Amino acid sequence: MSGHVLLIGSDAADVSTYADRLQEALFRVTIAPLPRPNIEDQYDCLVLTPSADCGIDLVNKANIPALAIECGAHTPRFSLGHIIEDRMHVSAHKRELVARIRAMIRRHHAARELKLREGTNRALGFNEANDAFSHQKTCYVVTRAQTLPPVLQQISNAGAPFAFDLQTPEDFQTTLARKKIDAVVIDDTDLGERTANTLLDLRAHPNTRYAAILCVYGQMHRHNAFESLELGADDVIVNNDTDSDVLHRLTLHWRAKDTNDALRRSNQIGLYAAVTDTLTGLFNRRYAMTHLHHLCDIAKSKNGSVTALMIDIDHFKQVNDTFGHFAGDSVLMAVAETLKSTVRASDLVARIGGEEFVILLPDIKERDAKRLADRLCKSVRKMKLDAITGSITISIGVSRYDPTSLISYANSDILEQADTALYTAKRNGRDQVSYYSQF
Ligand code: GH3
Ligand code: MG
Ligand code: MG
Repeated sequence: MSGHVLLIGSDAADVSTYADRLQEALFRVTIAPLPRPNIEDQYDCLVLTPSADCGIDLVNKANIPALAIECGAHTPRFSLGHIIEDRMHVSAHKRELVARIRAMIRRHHAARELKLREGTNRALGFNEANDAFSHQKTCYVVTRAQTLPPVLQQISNAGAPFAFDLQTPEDFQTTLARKKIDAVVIDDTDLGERTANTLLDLRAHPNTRYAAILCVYGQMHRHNAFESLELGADDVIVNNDTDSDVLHRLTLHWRAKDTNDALRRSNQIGLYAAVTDTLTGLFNRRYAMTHLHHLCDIAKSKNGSVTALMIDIDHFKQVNDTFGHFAGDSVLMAVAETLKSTVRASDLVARIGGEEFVILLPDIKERDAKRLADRLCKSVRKMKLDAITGSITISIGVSRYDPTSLISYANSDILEQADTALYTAKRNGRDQVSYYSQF
């Protein structure tokens, strides 16, 4: 991943050293003494070099993430917050700068992508409650020390948005095996050389793969921080960081984790939208066909069966013609609801065409399938609908795939056979069930 960095500073030699570093890491770099207003669309992030001499408000106007490189260890010029998202010391390893910029750009791309997807998902009717930061979060601190690292003690008082849970590496293995973890702080001041392996383990484990992971370093070992960032830590905290900086970093990465979780859920929504029908909420033809093949494969390997019910609303054109298309739509929704509520949760109901539905029933006895089909006809006939007068009826064609019986059909034929049976039901007067000849 690369990006376009606006490098700000007034010392030409200083700035060009940073520019070389970033270009080496394949970033596109533009150098300027000051950020200009309205640059949001041009750059992915701002980097303020130690010689940057600009007003905070100017940076703020740019409204893009900014990283400040600082000289003073104890009195940073910029505090972390809305304006400066990340800060590093001028003496940090040069790879730390690259790791931090990459992470910052990744976070912002994720946040932007999520905003876009939320808009699309809302338009599709999928709204998700946003409960981020509505309750105190548990952050596991992995250390053998008896107390929290000093830098966390300061913010562990009541009212803090994080509750810290101190665990030895062994105890944490047990916790990890049990549940998904949101945030972990690895205490490098205690674990030392084990930090790298712990980090790698956490990034590989399914319960911490997406967690916010931070490492606490002592001032002495601060220069090793880049290794942790490259091994998958989201950030490093140094033991003399201020309360507000530590809180900022924890909150930042927790939010980034929430954003990534939401993006993953949004992928699920996208997949869901691709296989469902917007009017009835049922699965669509595409999903039903894939599911049918899957069920037939299972039936074949486990000596089971698959029964298919092809369902078509009778004289539906007349419903539209008499009561209007909207009334027709409400009939489709009501029929879908009735079909869904009559079958078991493990049975699949799909709308595969305008007023055509299919139900796939794994491992149902022939007698039970017949009873169910009759019950479906009856339930639809008895539906009370506001949008129309008179009753709605359906016709059903049934076929069965049973690899153990003497008559075994190719699974791709099962819907065709159900359709043939449906045609018979229509011809015989509608509002009835018909079975494919060898059923
Ligand atoms: P049959 O008993 O033989 O099935 O007759 P039918 O009138 O139900 O069948 P036909 O195939 O002639 O008409 C189906 C109608 O379904 C025509 C079409 O306008 C209507 N239709 C298809 N999709 C929708 C939809 O999403 N909403 C509404 N309201 N009508 C739809
Ligand atoms: Mg039809
Ligand atoms: Mg019809």
